[in-house]
This record gives sequence, structure tokens and C-alpha cells, in this order.
Amino acid sequence: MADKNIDYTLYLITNRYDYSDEQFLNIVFEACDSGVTLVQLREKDVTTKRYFDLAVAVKKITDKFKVPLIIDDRVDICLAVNAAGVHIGDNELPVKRVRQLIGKDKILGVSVKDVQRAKEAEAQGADYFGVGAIYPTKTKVITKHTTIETLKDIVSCVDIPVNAIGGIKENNILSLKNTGISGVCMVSEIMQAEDVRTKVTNCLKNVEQLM
Ligand code: TZP
Repeated sequence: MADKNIDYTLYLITNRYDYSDEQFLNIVFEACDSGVTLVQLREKDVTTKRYFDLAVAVKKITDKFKVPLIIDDRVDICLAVNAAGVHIGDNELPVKRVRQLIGKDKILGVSVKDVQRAKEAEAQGADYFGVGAIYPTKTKVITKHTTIETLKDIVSCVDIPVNAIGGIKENNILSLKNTGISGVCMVSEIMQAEDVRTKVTNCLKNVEQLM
């Protein structure tokens, strides 16, 4: 599947923590305004209506900055708000079926942790991969450590962009040099930053040094 001209450099994945909606949306706004290149709305344990309402609110912001919005897990929400794409993990619909549902023009991201799964998912229509957790993370409790060696192996055996995820911080981005990744995904480092604008600016500078 083609790249679709998406810039994967600094991919913000949201988490609402204990923020009010206003605080949450303000962080997304500041992150987009400071240069994140892609945003994923990631919600667990919310009603469909709540997910939809949040997606509409976030999309207003991402549209303003022309940043593509990806929806985690939910093909229906992606289609309902006309998001740029959807991201799926291990326990969701098969990659092939998701591709059929969203059509060829939407972006399909897949979480992978090994070469075999990456090859299969690429053949079934994935557009990009998130690979991790590369470093320990408190954001996703159920995740497996993925080594930098495996990350490199995946990058070298597929033709689509690969992003590193999991415990990626401003101060460890440069450890990903020479891995061949297209960018990094970050949750807590940006969502919990004291100063979101400075954090995004600094992270961008570091990721750009990898390319
Ligand atoms: N998938 C693998 S690790 C992870 C996800 C969604 C969470 C990454 O969060 P953080 O805060 O950037 O470590």
C-alpha cells in the first residue's frame, strides 16, 4: 500500500489522563500548533458516543493545522468523522478486513512486534507500523518489550514506514539513530509535558536528526 504522503516524524498519540476536555483539547491544539505531524485519538473504555464526540472535537483542531487524524481501534468512528485513517492492534479485526472496510484511500496503521506479523500485515494492506514498546512505559500496561534489533529487522524487511513507540522521550530519541524508522510515536512525553510547545519543538529537533 502506498505511503499517501503522510509525515510520520512526530506522531502524537493521545491519552486523556485526568484532564478536563478543555485541558485535553488545549494540549492537542498546542501540539499541532508546535509541529506534531500526525495525531492519533486513542480511547479505551468509553462509549461510542463519547468516542465520536471526542473525535469530532479533535478533528476540528487537526483540520485547522492540516494534521491527519488517525482513530485507534474503531473503524466506525474513523468513517463517521471522516478521519484520515485507523490504527489497529493485535486483538482487533484482521488487517485485510479493515482495509476492505475503510477503502484504499484511508491510512491503516498496525501495531507489530515481530518480522512475521509485519510481513503479513504489509501484504494485507497496512500503510505503516508502530513497533514497540521499545522502552518501558506506564501508558500501556499490557505490552511486550521490543528490542531495537527487532525494530531494525522489521524496518529492513518491509517497504512501508515504521515508527518506534513505547517510552520514547525527548532524551532517548537519539538512541534510535540508524534504525531506519520514519518517526516516533509519543504519548506521555507530550501529553504530560509541563510545556507542550517546548517539548514538541525539542522532540522534533531530535527526530529530525535521525532522518
Ligand atoms: N503501544 C505500545 S507502547 C504504547 C502503545 C500505545 C504506549 C506508549 O506510551 P508512552 O507514554 O509514549 O510510553
